[in-house]
Amino acid sequence: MTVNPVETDAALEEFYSDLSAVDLAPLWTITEQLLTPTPRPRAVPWLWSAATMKPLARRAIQLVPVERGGERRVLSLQNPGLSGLPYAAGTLWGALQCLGPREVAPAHRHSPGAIRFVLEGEGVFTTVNGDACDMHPGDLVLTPSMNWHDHVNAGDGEMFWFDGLDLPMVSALDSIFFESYPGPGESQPEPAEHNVSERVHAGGVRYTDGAVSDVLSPQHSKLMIYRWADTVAELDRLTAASEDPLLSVEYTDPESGASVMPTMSCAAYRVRARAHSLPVRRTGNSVHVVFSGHGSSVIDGRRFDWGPGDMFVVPSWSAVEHFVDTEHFAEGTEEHAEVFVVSDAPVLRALGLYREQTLTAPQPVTDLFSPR
Ligand code: GTQ
Ligand code: FE2
Repeated sequence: MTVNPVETDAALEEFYSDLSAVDLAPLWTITEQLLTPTPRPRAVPWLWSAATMKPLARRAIQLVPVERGGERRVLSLQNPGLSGLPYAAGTLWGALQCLGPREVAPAHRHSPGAIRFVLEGEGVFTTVNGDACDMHPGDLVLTPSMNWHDHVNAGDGEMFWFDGLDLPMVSALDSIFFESYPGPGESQPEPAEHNVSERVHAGGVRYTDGAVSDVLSPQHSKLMIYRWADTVAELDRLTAASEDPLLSVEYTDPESGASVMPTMSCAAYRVRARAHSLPVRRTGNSVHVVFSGHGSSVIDGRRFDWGPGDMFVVPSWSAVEHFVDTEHFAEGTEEHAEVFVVSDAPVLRALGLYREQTLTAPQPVTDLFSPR
């Protein structure tokens, strides 16, 4: 077959514009953008330091009351790769929330599920469907999809915690619902007994070794609070049992052994002092929240240095390794580091999309991330 190239070009251009005019797209011109050999998340590896966030959160406490409508005093992690979307990564919301003395964040419920990891302060309880859960540093609190929740600071100090939500996933599925609590007060009535879920459900297996449970459940955990002391006991047990540079436990639903939420997995890991983990790639995004210690992570060749209260994002299929070495130790000390992490792994598992690859050697470090 012979064609006149000049005529073909003009004809093709006209053809493409005719397609576009009736809302059709030719796949062959976009195949390589759509079907990439490996995931190309728009979110970039990024870090938000406590040094940057905390003064701004304190200014928010001074300037902005917590009220109906605004609902929460929350600074969301806005990944610079996502063109202004207020998301930490394509599938995950991450944020720093704070409450001043005696403040109440009003009760509401929504289809996105949330997890809270407490960073600093005392005195707040989050009431989850009538169960008041006392929050202390290092605790994980769940407010699953469509559970009523409010946060009450009954104390005289400020409190700061990390929020992780599956909001971007629920939004991508066009399934967002939101309701304000209909009661007369801003918050749910405070029950006489706090932490009921802990008394009733803390009996089963609440942690599993490694990063992601392969038990899947469409249900969320009925246990709403996981205490830091229990998490640390698990990390201590693993530290004693192996020489691995990185010890990791996933929080699990004590009834099923599944991840705490159908959409999100929560885990805590310890990086041993003077240890360096091998780089790993996983499908799915994760947000990491440093609880204690200092260390570094290399994400796709860029080094991120971190300390308590810092938050960083590892986008899907980025290679990540962690280390804690002499340069991280304060004078005369030798401290391991502990990090909380939330990911979308249960969704990837449920859909048969979960993949993991451990690389055999550390990545060459090409640059050092400097927080803005
Ligand atoms: O505390 O209920 O970071 O509804 C985003 C949405 C926190 C909350 C967030 C929320 C909340
Ligand atoms: Fe909420």
